[in-house]
Amino acid sequence: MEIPLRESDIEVYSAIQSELKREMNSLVMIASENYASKAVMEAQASVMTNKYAEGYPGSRYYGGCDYVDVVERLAIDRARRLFNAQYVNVQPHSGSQANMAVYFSFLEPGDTILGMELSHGGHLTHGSEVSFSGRIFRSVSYGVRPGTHLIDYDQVRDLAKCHNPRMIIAGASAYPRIIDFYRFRDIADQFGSYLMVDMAHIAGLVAAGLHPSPVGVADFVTSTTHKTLRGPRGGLIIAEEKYGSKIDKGIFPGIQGGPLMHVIAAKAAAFSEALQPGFARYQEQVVRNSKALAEELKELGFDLITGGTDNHLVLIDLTNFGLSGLEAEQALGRVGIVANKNAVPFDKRGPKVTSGLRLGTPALTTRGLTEGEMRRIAGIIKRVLDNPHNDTTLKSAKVEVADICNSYPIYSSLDTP
Ligand code: DSN
Repeated sequence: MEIPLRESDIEVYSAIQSELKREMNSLVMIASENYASKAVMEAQASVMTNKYAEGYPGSRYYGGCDYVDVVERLAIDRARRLFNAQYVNVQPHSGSQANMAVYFSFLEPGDTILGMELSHGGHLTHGSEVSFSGRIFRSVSYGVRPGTHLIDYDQVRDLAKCHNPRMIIAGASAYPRIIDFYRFRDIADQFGSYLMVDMAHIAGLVAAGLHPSPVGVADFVTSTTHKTLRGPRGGLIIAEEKYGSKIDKGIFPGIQGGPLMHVIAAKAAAFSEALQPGFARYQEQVVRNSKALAEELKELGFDLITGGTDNHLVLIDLTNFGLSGLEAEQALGRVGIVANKNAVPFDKRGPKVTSGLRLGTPALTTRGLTEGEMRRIAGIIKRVLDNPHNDTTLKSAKVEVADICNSYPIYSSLDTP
């Protein structure tokens, strides 16, 4: 029982050490990733992983739940304060499970849902045919306008009028602008639809008041806890109190069994961090960095979807650049910049190739990088994408990336859990 991992399982230990080095020695620009604090990881690596706790605090199907009750109550209470929410469920294992629980609690199979088209920046679970959401429900999708690439709210209204959806879903994975939740609310009210907002990407910005909050506007708000919110991987549901007992049952026993109490402990720790004044300052820097990155990329001649950003991410349109999203992702990967290919609206390439590159600033901002470094990184990106096979360019870019990583260390030792 007491043998450390490095002695009991060198293969797993080595993979974890290698991942730690990778995270320390590369520039993580995947918009949905971040670095959790050591405190959050300590909570997640705790004995709470041992405990079964089906049910909810004070009403479990197992004995011995005194202390897991403490952390779940702390997580709920802190999330309520963070988002000014009436009801919070912290048990969803992921954002997908949070969305699934809301759908299964308030919809019947075959009901119509109206969500954002995946290739226009939406999410798989908002009705894509390859996800449960598009297979169980009748899915209709809205998108962005061809010229501006901004959400086409008129189309949302027209589709709602035509299809009378039981639920409208707002929220996106690759949309760089503010989403007008009140317009969605108006449309939902006109057609008697529920409104669900999946704020996974922007939850940290919402908590800091840098994006209008969907809480109190939408019937249901779902989120992950690990993106801009900077907690452990997991999900969250917020709603009015009146929906609480249905959602509780929707999660357990509806779609999940035992909650991951070690993850819930880590969520509680992360929410406490997010309630500190420094968290709002961090989020402000995330947005400042994203804007600086966008401005410099534009200066360097890149086309950006919507022409810029209001939030934590930038979507480069490579349609006229001469490289696919996949080629761009691979070229940057060779110098230690980790980003992901992403469809752009009306993309002619398939999802495994794409014509876009999504870049985010949450993880770099956690490392302490500011606007100057964003402009420097934009320059490196430009040089690499202009010369993706030139060894001299790649070599010097790699040295620059290493220099930035060394100047802004993340996690001070390899002993991190
Ligand atoms: N896959 C996540 C993202 O990268 O945006 C969303 O769940």
